[in-house]
Amino acid sequence: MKSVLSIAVFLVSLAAFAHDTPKSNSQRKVFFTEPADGAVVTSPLKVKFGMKGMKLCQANIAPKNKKCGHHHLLIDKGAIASGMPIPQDEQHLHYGKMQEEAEIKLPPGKHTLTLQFADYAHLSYGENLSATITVEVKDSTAAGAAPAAGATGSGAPAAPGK
Ligand SMILES: [Cu+2]
Repeated sequence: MKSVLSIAVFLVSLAAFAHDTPKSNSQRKVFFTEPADGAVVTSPLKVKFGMKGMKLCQANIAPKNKKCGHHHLLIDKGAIASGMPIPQDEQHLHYGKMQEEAEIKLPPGKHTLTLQFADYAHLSYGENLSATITVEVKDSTAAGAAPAAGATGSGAPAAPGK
């Protein structure tokens, strides 16, 4: 009886110890600071990139700091698996000059924007270093061009001459 109890105590303390492992990657992340998720916007729109626990470095130059990279904006595409190269096309925009914001054009309607961080060689850091929001782009043709002013006609000719 006594030994059963002490084994139980031992197991409990072991479990507590096992839980104590630190080492979480939750300190590293990327996120949109603008626009907000679900925002209704007009095109072109400004997009701002935020980041924590990583550093920016230029594309195509092997860095000393391995925890660096550059932002990518994926339009209507999901995050890219860790270690996979990020395509270069109009739905995968690279910001290899360490840009922290961009202005993009989008057609009207709902769109998904994914911010994906990747290393200098454009290899993805995976879903943990990505963020996805949706935006709704309003049709901007409703800008109401004011009609040309003045149907004044009459063009009074010739000052009364002398
Ligand atoms: Cu890239």
